[in-house]
Amino acid sequence: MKNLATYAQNTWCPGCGNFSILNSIKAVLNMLEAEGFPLEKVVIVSGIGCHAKIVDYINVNSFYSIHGRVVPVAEAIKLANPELKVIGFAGDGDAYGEGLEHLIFAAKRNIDITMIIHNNRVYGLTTGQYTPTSPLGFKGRSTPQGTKELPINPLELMLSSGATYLARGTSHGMDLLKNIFKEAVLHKGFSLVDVLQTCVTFYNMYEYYDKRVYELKGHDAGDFNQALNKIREWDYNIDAPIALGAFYKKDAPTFEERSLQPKGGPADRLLKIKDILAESV
Ligand SMILES: Cc1ncc(C[n+]2csc(CCOP(=O)(O)OP(=O)(O)O)c2C)c(N)n1
Ligand code: SF4
Ligand SMILES: [Mg+2]
Repeated sequence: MKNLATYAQNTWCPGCGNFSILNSIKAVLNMLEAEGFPLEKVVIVSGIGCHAKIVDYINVNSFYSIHGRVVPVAEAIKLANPELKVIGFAGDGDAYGEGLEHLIFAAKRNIDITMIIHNNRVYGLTTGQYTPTSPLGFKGRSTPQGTKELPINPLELMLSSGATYLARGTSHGMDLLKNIFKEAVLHKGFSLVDVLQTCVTFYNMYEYYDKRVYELKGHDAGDFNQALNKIREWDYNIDAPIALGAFYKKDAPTFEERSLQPKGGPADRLLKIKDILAESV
């Protein structure tokens, strides 16, 4: 296995759930390469937050974007060169707060990108404010008396928006993470994996998750209603079992298939990009 390490020093807190995401995606990139997909054709994109540093730690093409804008950057890269595999990494604040509208429209379009959400249910980098997935009553830096609002269920929102691959994992289960990351990356269309990533410093949920998680078995991921029921079983606030695995998989035309059919293929596209660049100088 290629290490894919970079020169960057890792500054995540010891025990942070981001390490599992990092090691799982590295394993998946290695698997892709072993199966003949060149890593030169992979681009990873991140927002801003603790999660975002992941692009500094993996030696493939990357774009470190800004808070809430992972999705439009990933979409633009995919549209400019549909041969690339584009994988976005976003925080829950980043994806489900500031960048939520982008996520909904990417799902609606079924654009062929993968989003991996480091859902620690807190703003980690800015030291502990609540996010759209923090539970009711969450006490953090900006809510010392506890939040007064219910969390959203992002997978339910994504399902109703048109996403064609939806899964959930935790940072305490790397085998599952590797499987669902691989499925998501190979899926044709918009895929999203919500990772219950524990932030040991500002919201340590390891014990809570370990007691409640179970892997989906006998679940028909092709059935929208089954997916919806399983996604609703735990709504980020209630004390219920938490299903892990792929909830929904659907084969549907992608945005690129519907709209982008360059007549001359990659060579023609390169010429067009050169023209655009020449015009802009
Ligand atoms: C447009 C914009 N708004 C706010 C910020 C400040 N900011 C930086 S990171 C962050 C929160 C990050 O939380 P999350 O996306 O959940 O990532 P985590 O640190 O938990 O991985 C915020 C609010 C910013 N950098 N840019
Ligand atoms: S603050 Fe939380 S999310 Fe950020 S590196 Fe530390 S443990 Fe991880
Ligand atoms: Mg977060």
